[in-house]
Amino acid sequence: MNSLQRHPVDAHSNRPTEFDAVVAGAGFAGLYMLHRLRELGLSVRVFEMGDGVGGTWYWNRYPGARCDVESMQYSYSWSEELQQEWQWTERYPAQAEILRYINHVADRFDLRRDIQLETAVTAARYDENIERWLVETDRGDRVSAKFLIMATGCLSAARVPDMKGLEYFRGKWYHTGDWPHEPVDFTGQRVALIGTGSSGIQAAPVIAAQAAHLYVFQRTPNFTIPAWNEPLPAEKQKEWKKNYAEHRRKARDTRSGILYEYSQRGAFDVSEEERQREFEARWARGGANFTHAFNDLFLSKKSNDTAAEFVRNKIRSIVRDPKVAELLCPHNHPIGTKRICVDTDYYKTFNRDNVTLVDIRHSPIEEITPSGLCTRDGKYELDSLVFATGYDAVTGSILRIDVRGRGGRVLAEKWAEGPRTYLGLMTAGFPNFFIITGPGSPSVLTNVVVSIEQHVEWIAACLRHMKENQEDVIEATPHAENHWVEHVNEVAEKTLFPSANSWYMGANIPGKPRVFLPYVGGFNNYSKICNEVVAENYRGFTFG
Ligand code: NA7
Repeated sequence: MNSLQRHPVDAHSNRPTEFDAVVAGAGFAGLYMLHRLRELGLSVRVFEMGDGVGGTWYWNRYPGARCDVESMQYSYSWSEELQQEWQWTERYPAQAEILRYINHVADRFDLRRDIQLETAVTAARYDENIERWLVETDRGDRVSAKFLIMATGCLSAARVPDMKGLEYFRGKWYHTGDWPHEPVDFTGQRVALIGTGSSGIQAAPVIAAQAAHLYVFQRTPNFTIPAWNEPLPAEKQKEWKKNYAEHRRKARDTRSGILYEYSQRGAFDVSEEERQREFEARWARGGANFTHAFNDLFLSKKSNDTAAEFVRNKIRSIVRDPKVAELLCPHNHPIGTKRICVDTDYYKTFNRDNVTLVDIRHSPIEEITPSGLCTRDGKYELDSLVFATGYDAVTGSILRIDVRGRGGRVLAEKWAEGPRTYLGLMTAGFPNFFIITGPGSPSVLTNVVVSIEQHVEWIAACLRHMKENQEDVIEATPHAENHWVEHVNEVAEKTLFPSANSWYMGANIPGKPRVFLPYVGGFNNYSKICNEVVAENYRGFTFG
């Protein structure tokens, strides 16, 4: 029997309307979830907003878009054949290459036939009588499913800040997280780049090389470490692939799910000279490995200051104009407490004659005008605006769906004071509703592919358990959830993370509750807890 015969169909579209599981999103999380659900023999519909698979990597096509985790690690580990046969070309993968990889996976595992593209889930309501989720989409689909799984991504709800006058701007404007599919040519143009997080820092050097003039509007300077990106020789890959499974196993046993050189020493366990040597060596090797130079950089402000000052001195040595260099030096957050950036030639870009750094901390943007923008102290004539202003991270892509659980309870209301989950996987009162890399799980603090795999495998094992035990409904208990939320906060408070106004804290969205969103206790510790929960007969969950 094919799925059309097995399931009721929509009379209009002739599409099935009842599934075992609905998955929202077809990025790294949604694709792997689909694969595992199929292995369980479940019928699945994946709804994806984009007209292609890839999630974040489908949308983020801005100039310079590149992953800050190295290629050999930022990929699926669940198929030995896949990891052996895929060839990466660079140390850090560019967006286009990751998107090719994801498309390859979709084809290789025949995933596309269960994915409905250009369709966003808009609402989902749990019907307690039939114990099913009723799911609606912006394409008019009305389907039901026993399980609803959010694979909506942590950095998917792009955010253009409210800026007076934007609708009257005569030029073109873009958001890095929603970039056009055709190349954007800035040749001869005066371009404004607003925002200096990872996206802005990656885009600036590439736009500067093309535009007549680039104005970088900086509210908060960020720390960035050079990527020293380079081609990845076939020989090096071959070497790595000999022990791929072992590398993956070791990575899963780390705090971030990434193989870095984790130090066993505190910054003050060594002399000043040795500390500088260590920072220097790590700067020379590049990437986020820098922040692991000492094991207390996220715990002790004094230790952190040594790393921060090292980077500030690098900025001062690279950027020729001392005033510009000082403006680029971050002083208002410990290094690493906002996501560390990994760049190619960012600081050097400010030595170009066609690049101007504009401080909008002291002279904020007041309005966009038809021909540019005005800050409190200046007027800029512009042809294009690029917003690199980030995302409503972690919760944004879930809460833009009208999710209602038991008794019609609205998820957005339940989470009004900040997200509440058990293990970042489920939330009490919302049975059979799973979140992949949800708030309260390590997610964005890790190699997110590793976190995705761990969650997908946990959910798949849970559904298998339910099938074997003829259970229809799983739900987190409020008690377990309260404990978990407390634990997530407690762990975060022991670190320097909450001291930064970061998107980890929801601080970039006006009105968003100030809560530390990811679990900072470490991927290795977290996955151990998840396994213990299962071993203790799904401690903190009830079945029905
Ligand atoms: P981020 O890291 O959230 O950066 C956004 C940037 O935009 C940041 O510099 C913000 O300054 C700035 N911003 C945000 N709103 C405004 C307004 N209204 N005016 C001026 N400047 C503003 O987003 P990214 O896309 O760069 O990176 C997100 C993640 O993707 C990254 O961490 C990687 O994991 C991949 P602020 O710091 O808030 O003062």
